[in-house]
Amino acid sequence: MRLTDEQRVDLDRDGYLVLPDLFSPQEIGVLRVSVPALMAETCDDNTREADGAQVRNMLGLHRRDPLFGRLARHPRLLEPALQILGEDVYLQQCKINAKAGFGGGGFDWHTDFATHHSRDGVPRPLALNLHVFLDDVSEFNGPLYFAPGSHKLDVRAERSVDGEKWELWTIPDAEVARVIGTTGLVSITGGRGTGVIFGDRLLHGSPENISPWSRWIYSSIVNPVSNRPAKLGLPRRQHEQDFSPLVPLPDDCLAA
Ligand SMILES: O=C(O)CCC(=O)C(=O)O
Repeated sequence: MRLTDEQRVDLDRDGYLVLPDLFSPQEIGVLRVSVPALMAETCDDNTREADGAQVRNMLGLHRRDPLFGRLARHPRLLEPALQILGEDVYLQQCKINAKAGFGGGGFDWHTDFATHHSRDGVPRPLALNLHVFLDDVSEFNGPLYFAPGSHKLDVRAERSVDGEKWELWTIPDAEVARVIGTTGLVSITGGRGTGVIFGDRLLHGSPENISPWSRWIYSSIVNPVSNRPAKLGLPRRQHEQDFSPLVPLPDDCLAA
């Protein structure tokens, strides 16, 4: 699948692109069937909310379930990424951010590159975040908030740690206020099967989910093979260590 020239212009201007109906209800149904069993696993790849109850992230999904391994190489995600970057990519992360109803926590304001660079030693802000909505995402169940065009601004990040003591680089409140005072904000909503592409320098975050509805979003991060991290031996759940190029599968690979 190739993006149109108009979509490329939108992505360059805004730093993100929303692709409604990228996956069919049948394909999303197949993917959703695997989620409860993955979520029930007690392992380092499942991180939990601060209260230790709900699963927050399910990481390393391509290693844990062949179906998600295929989704990571799905041509409707991978071909646009290869088109945008113009070079081979490896899979940096493959996860679901599972914001449970009545308790899924928010994500502090950040740009992915601040953490990829300062924590992992990734040289350049080229990685792409590829999302697929496994739930309907509305203004009520904790959608992502994007600051459109912020990828073209200098945004100052600071080191912090999350509830699991993971090192993260987040954006101080005054800096967020300064940037979104210029860019404004959008919330990224859509039905199951919506795809989203966004770049490493986009300012984003998301609120807590106080609705009754879960908000499962699949997310893979792909990064050019030439841009692999300078730091060696990072934990896989933080940054996958297989730097071999991803090759797109056939379009019907989720049905196979
Ligand atoms: O899932 C979310 O709400 C935020 C995810 C995010 O910020 C990220 O994957 O970088």
